[in-house]
Amino acid sequence: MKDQVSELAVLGGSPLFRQPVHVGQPNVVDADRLANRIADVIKSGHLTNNGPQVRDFEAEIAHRCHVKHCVAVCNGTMALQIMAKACQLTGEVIVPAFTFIATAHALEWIGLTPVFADVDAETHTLCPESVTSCLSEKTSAILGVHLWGNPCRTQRLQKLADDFGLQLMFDSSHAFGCQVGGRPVGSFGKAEVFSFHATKFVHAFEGGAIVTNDDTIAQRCRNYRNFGISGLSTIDSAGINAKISEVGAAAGLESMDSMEVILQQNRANHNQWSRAVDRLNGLDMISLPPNTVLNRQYVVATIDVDEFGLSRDQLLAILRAEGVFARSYFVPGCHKASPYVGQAIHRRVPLPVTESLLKTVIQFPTGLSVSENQISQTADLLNFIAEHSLEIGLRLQQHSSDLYYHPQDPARPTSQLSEAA
Ligand code: T4K
Repeated sequence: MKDQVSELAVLGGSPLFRQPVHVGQPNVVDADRLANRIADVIKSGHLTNNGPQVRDFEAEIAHRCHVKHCVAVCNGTMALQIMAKACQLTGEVIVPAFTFIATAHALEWIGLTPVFADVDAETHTLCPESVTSCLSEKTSAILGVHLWGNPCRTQRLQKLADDFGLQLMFDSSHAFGCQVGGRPVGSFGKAEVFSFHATKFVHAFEGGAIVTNDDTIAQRCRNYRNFGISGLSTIDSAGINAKISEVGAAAGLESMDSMEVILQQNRANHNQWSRAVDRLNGLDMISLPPNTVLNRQYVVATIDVDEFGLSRDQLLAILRAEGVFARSYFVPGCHKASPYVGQAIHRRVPLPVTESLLKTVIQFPTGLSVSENQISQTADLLNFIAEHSLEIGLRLQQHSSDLYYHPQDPARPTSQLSEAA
């Protein structure tokens, strides 16, 4: 542990962790079991094109989400695009400004216009009042995001959609396995989309899925996923190749079989982080919404600069230099990213909560690869940082141009590459 501020790695001291601790390292509970499953797929000779693994994967997801249909695809971004096309969206779609850029890009890529609404300060999900202010005669849908696995205010949003004759759908990339009011995420709105990227709670290396109770939408999704081909010699639509491989689906099934183990570890990590953060002034975990079951895939806190004495970016720099690869998802914010930045068509309401979160939100490492000991050492480090925040802040200002990065930090400047070697 550090005794003096000068021992901090960001100021040239040795990092706390030589091997960095990550946000989002893939969860694999039993690598041998996964390898066997993959070997079985390879031996079966059926590698892709809607084989038995994909069909089992879809059936399992539909069962867990209490819906009639699941269409598995190659990633969450493609799932969003196929869902939007299958729902025949036009013109403008209201999305939160505070989300991963894929939510907006997926729409933009197929000629729709994402319009950015603000989020709620508690859950970081779509704020219904802000959605109302974004409406125009071109709006065809609302696309909520269950950010961090926190379910959106589904009833309020559904009422809003019904009142204005809009379609409601959800980007549930973070929320597989989550529930609200005893109802699983995946069963709300017209359709929902999951991501099964390697960094997700349940993963298929890369993968995604659309879930819906609507027979027509499901049928269109299946058709679009496979070039629009509906029979040996029939083509129904301008589809695309969005198929997930048999190996991917097998990995997804293995991951779902391991969900309970991953959930237990996520809960233990989350509780340990909460205890550590609760001891500190100016750092607060975001609260867990009532009446929910959450997968705890993300450990999210916000920092109050005045109380803590350091900014979020200063804290990030300090932690990352020590090998705690915390993150600041989703900077810069969709509305400030290309091609949306400065375009009035995408931004027609103030986004005060989003703007504040972009400066204050921080995610701590979790998942199976993160140990109790690593969290406890980081908790001690956070205490040290909080106790010496004034001095650290001054030193960071004095050394602003020559701060040290962790040798494995992909963000380190090229000037420090030779030192790392
Ligand atoms: N909607 C929302 C709300 C989303 O969050 C996402 C994706 C989507 C839609 C689109 O779904 P996909 O099309 O991706 O299925 C990740 C993911 O690439 C992305 O899937 C995810 N959201 C987004 C929030 O984050 P990064 O920036 O975290 O990836 P990266 O490479 O920095 O990995 C995180 C850490 O994990 C690293 O420190 C290294 C470690 N890692 C990562 C991978 C992939 C490993 O150790 N092994 C690995 O294989 O993007």
